[in-house]
Amino acid sequence: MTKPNLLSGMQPSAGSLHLGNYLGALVNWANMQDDFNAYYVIVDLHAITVPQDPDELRANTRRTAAQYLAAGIDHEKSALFVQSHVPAHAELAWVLNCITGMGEAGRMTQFKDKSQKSGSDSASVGLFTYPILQAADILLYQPKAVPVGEDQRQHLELTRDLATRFNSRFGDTFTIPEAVILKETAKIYDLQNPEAKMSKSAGDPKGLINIMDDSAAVVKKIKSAVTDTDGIIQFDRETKPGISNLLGIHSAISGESISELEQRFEGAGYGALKGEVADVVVAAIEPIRNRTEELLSDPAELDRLLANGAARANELAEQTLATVYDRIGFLRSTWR
Ligand code: ATP
Ligand code: LTN
Repeated sequence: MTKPNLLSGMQPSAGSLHLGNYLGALVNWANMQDDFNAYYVIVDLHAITVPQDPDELRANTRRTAAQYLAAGIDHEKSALFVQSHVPAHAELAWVLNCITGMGEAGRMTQFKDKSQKSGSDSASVGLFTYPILQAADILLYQPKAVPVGEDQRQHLELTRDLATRFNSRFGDTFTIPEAVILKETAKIYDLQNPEAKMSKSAGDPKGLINIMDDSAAVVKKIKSAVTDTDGIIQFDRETKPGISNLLGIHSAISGESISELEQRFEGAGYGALKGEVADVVVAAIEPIRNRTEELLSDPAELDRLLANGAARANELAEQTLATVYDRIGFLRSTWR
């Protein structure tokens, strides 16, 4: 039996993934590769919707790819590729732009948030059509499943609306994809501000654990995580966000349940919990960091893996795009 398709994407917008990206998204993506024919795309076209330094963007694209491979994306099982290497993404996005209403695009909350940060007048038109490019990323691969975080729910709804609209105007072309929303329990919070999610754009780097941080830095950040003063090791997001976050991180990596951890740490001090969380985190990310460095030391081999991924992706993307072009009435090109 053929496996259903799956697609997900991530921006190459930092030099290192953080623990939230790893535990919240990547572990899941690695687990889903056996049951799905998976496509994982590093979305550089999306990254330039906000200003990027060209050399940094190139370096971050390789670094993102290396970290995904190091953390368990298997290039033989799944197609890992760079968005700008597959021309159909930009091409389908144009077609979808033309069936999206201005009002519909204007309701996207991510655009509202991000454009407010930069001031609406200086926000790019690319940022405005970002969700439509995302819809193109998805629809080209006819996926049944799209694993994303809660923040992407609205973009997935738009994708489904556009697919349904295209299908009813031009005939069945796209699979209607389902969002697989990763559970709230997989959410990791900032160590210094445990009410906010861990995020690369957060203010204080001490609250952020990067996969590429060296072990001493990781231990230091965990040991100085904000907790509370009642001295009880118990999970309660409302009243004990710091301790709950540490328990959540431990459990996500070790697989030990929160209640088992609560029992085992009953009567122990916060120092003991932090020490063990630090050990568990270091043991999980050290091999990933080492493997990432190894992959980065041979950029030609890394580029070759990405080229293979792009060739695989391109095959399906071109097929879908050709059907779309036919259906909307473009004269068939005889050279492509
Ligand atoms: P930013 O810091 O700019 O908000 P980000 O760190 O949230 O970005 P994204 O590139 O938006 O990272 O997200 C990549 C993936 O990681 C998404 O699937 C997202 O849901 C997941 N993710 C991001 N932060 C966390 C977190 N703190 N806990 C769990 N999952 C997360
Ligand atoms: N917008 C997403 C990244 C993204 C994506 C996609 C995710 C771009 N294209 C297609 C899933 C499917 C983000 O910011 N996490």
